[in-house]
Amino acid sequence: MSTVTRSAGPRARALALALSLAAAGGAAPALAGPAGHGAAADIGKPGDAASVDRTIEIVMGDNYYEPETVAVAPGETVRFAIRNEGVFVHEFAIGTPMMHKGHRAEMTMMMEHGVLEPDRINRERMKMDMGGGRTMEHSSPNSVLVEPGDAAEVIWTFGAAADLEFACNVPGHYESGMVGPVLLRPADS
Ligand SMILES: [Cu+2]
Repeated sequence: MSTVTRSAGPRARALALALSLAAAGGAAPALAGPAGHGAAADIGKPGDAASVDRTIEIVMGDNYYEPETVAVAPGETVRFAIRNEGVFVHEFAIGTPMMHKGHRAEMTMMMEHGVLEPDRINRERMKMDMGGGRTMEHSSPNSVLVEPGDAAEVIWTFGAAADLEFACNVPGHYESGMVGPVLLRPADS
């Protein structure tokens, strides 16, 4: 288990802002579209429950996913039905390696502030005002945090091409292997 003891500061405010933006706008800015220059990553977008093509069941344990990979077609809308059978809180998040890296910094901050505990989500603290009405709500359509024994779902419509992974960004989990590739099939297969 990892113990994180960094002190809070400007990063706390930055995190609160990032999280409140995510909560207010639905998709976090980082998810809204192609990031960076040149090769644009088409990561897809939040899916509509009415247009789900397929359900993929995901079991989360300590610290792994079953299955270890998923394969999707461009444009496909997938409902991920996620169960946490471990004893720790786990996340199922879809994103590029860079997006996960950014989200891990946020999750580290959530743990430092006691919003995220190893085996539970402190929902009281999550609602705590971090200043200016900002909170540490974990709210983004590409990600869900699941307590032990609970289930949740993420519905996602995949894009044409992106280096996507599903991953758990609870501190220490990604590093211990809680990450798998989203394999994009060619559109005409
Ligand atoms: Cu995890």
